Amino acid sequence: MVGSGTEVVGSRTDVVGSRFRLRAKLRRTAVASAEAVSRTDGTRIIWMRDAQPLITKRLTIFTFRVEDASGQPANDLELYMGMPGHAVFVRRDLRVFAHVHPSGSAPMAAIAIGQRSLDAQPAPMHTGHAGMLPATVSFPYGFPEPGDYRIFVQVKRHGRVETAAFDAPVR
Ligand SMILES: [Cu+2]
Repeated sequence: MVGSGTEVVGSRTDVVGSRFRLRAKLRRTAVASAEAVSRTDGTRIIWMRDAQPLITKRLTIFTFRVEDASGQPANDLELYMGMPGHAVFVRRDLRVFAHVHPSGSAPMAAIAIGQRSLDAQPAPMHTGHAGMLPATVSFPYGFPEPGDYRIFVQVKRHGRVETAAFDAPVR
């Protein structure tokens, strides 16, 4: 399931302030295991995972590809709160929680520079933003303890925030 909105993976304060809504989202039993599709515009967020089981205490790169409704890599991702994407890794009992941003300092620096030069030009903002960001986002994370986790991924496309949720059992 994919919704839109900032209630889960927004700023730190949003997350702290929305424990109840997060709890509600965690109670829902079935979410995607590998692919989530937006109800609003067909945006697809695909977890590019291999067949290996998830285990604790190993740093893993979690990569998600964003596709448009026609299955093409999304070429209109935008920075959302200064980042190409946000991820929350949360165990379903809420006792493990991490808010993670994409890795890679060099690409981030390049994006920041690109963004500054865009900001210096007043128009055309919308076409200027398109194609700035790659269609994949990667997050480094290591699960500290086993359990049933849910991963929330948030990206922004042409002004709309897309949220995807994935179940992740960890041994
Ligand atoms: Cu974030």
